[in-house]
Amino acid sequence: MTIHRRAVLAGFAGVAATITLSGCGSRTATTTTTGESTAGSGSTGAASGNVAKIGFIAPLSGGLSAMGTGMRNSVDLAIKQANESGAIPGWTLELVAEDDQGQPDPGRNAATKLAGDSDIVGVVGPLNSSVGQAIQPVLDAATIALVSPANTNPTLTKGADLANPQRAYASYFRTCTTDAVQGPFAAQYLLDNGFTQVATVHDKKAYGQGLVEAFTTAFTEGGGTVVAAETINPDDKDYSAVITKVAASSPAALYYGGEYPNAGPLSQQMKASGLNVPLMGGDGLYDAAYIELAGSTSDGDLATSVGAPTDSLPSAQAFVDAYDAGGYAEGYSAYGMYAYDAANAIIEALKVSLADADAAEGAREATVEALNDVDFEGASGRVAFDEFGDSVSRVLTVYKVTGGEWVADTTQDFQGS
Ligand code: ABU
Repeated sequence: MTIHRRAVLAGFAGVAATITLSGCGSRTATTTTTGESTAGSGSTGAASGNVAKIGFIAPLSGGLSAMGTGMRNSVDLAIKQANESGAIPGWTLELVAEDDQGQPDPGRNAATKLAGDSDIVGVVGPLNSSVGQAIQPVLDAATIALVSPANTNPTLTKGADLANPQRAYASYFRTCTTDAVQGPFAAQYLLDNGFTQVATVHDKKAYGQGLVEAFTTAFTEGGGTVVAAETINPDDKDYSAVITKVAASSPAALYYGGEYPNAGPLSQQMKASGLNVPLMGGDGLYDAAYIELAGSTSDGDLATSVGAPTDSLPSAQAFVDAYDAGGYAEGYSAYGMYAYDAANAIIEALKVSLADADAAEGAREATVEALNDVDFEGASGRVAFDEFGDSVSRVLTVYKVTGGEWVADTTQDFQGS
C-alpha cells in the first residue's frame, strides 16, 4: 500500500485478540502475567554467553489486555528473531513481561521490579500514557531506556508546557506519533466531512483529556464549534446523564478521549437513547473489542490510529508473516507492529552498548545513548527519534466501523500541526 494524502483504503478488518500466551519455538524467555520469566524450548542461535533482559510493561489482564497481549507477543517475536540470528554476538536476550493492568500503581511496581533486576537493559511499554507518566521517573533513575509503542500523550516527551517544550526524560522514547498530531488529524477529518458541530467527552485520564484538548484546539481553529464538553469517570458504566447533556446540544458527532472499555458502551448507550451520531475517538478505540462492546449500532463510528494499517503495509509483511507463524494465541492488535519496532530499536542499541560490555547493568547508560542514534527501516516504516525522543513518523489512519469491522478509510502523513 502506498501512503499518500487522502488515500482511501478498503478491506481492512480489525484484529481480534484473546487471552493466553502461546509459546513458540526458541529458548528465548517468555513470561507469565505475574512477570516470572520462563524459558521456552528449542534453539536460540545464541545458546551460550551472557544474558541481557528486555523488560515489558503493559496491561496483560483487565479491559485493555487485547492491546497489551498483542504488544507482548510482538516483543517476544523480535527477541526470538534476534537470538536466532545471533544479532548480538556472545549475548542471549530474554523477555521479562509485567502486567500493569492499565493502571499507574501496578505499572510503577512493575518498573521498580524491573529496575531491581541487574540484567535488564531496556524496557518496552507501556500502553497507557498515565502509566508512562508513573514509570518514567523509576526507570530514568536507574538509567534504563523505556521505548513505548503506544503512549501518545505529548507531555511524556516534551514536558507539561507544550508551548515551551523541553525533553522530559533522556531515557524515554516512543515509536508511535503523538496526540499533538492525532487530535488535529481527527479534527481535520471531521471538518472535511461536514461535521462542524461536535460534542466532546473524555475520561479525565492523561491520554483522554490531552487528546480532546488537542482535538478541540484544532477543530475550533478550523472553523468548527464544540457544542458541549463533558467528562466521565473511567469506572462509570451508566452514561445516561452525560448523554442527556450532550444530546441537548444536538451535535453532528461526538469526539471521545479515552479507550474502548468506556467508549464501546458509551456508543451503545448513545444510540439506544436516540443520539444517532457517529462517535469518533483515537487509537484507544481501535480494537475489535470496541465493536464487540458497542454492538451493531456502532457502524459509522470512527477511530484514528497511528501508522498505516499493519496488514496492508508492505514493510510490515515480514512481521505479519512471522507473527502468524509464531502461533500466538492473540492477534497483534493495534500496537503489535509498534511494539515489534520498539523492541528492535532497543536491540539495535544493544548491538552498540553490549559490544564491549562485561555485564548487562553496565550497558544501561550506553543503551540510552545509542537509542538516540538508532535509524532503521522497521515494520511500521522508518524508526528513528527526534531530539525529544519522539518518533519521526507522523502517519495516521482513520478507520470506520463498517459491517461490524474496522475498515481503513484514510491514511495520511499528517503535517497539519
Ligand atoms: N495511545 C494509546 C492509548 C492509551 C494512552 O496513550 O494512554
